[in-house]
Amino acid sequence: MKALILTDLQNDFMEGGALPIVGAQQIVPKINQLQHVFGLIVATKDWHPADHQSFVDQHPGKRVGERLEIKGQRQTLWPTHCIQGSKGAQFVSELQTHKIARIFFTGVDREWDCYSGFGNGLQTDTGLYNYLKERRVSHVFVAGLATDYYVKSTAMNAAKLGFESYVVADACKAVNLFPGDEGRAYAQMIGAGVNIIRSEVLLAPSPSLH
Ligand code: VGL
Ligand code: ZN
Repeated sequence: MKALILTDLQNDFMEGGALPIVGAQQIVPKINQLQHVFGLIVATKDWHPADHQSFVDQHPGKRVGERLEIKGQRQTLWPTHCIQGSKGAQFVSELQTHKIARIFFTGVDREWDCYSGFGNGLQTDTGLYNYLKERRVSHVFVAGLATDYYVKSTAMNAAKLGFESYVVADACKAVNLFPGDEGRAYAQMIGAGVNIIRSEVLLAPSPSLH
């Protein structure tokens, strides 16, 4: 069984949002197309309390992109984004949502950022692993935002947890807080056994895939 994991396709990551990612809007139609070829689709939402400690506004004098030690972890500071229940945290309106079977929420712990749909650190388990296992999922395909954070950690965790893990590269966009972040993210993913593919492979499967 194959599952598609859609990560953080929320208003705040779109152009005009609080933490805009260049080109984020452009991947939405492609993601809608991809949904046609999957029997199981789940999604994640970045879902922060208003005083989340990854927000630069919580640390006067600090700048976006700086790292702070919080709970013994170096954590990156971001503009305030994806506050629970806000418009910015809603799915972008162009995203088709009727096939999304379950939404997993992360970044909910005030003192802990979480860039993986499976959870990490203090938010150790979102329930995604058991959800996929119960449905006999063997292959996961990750698409969405952001390549260098959430997509990377989710795909790498999936590989580590024993899934065949794929990232649909043309259906993802990177933040690129620092030049080269996207390339480094792909190198890390490949090093961790993640397969990098393009959506064409899924939309028009060649006979050799069967
Ligand atoms: C993300 C930065 C902050 C992501 C979430 O979804 O990749 N990036 N919060
Ligand atoms: Zn966040």
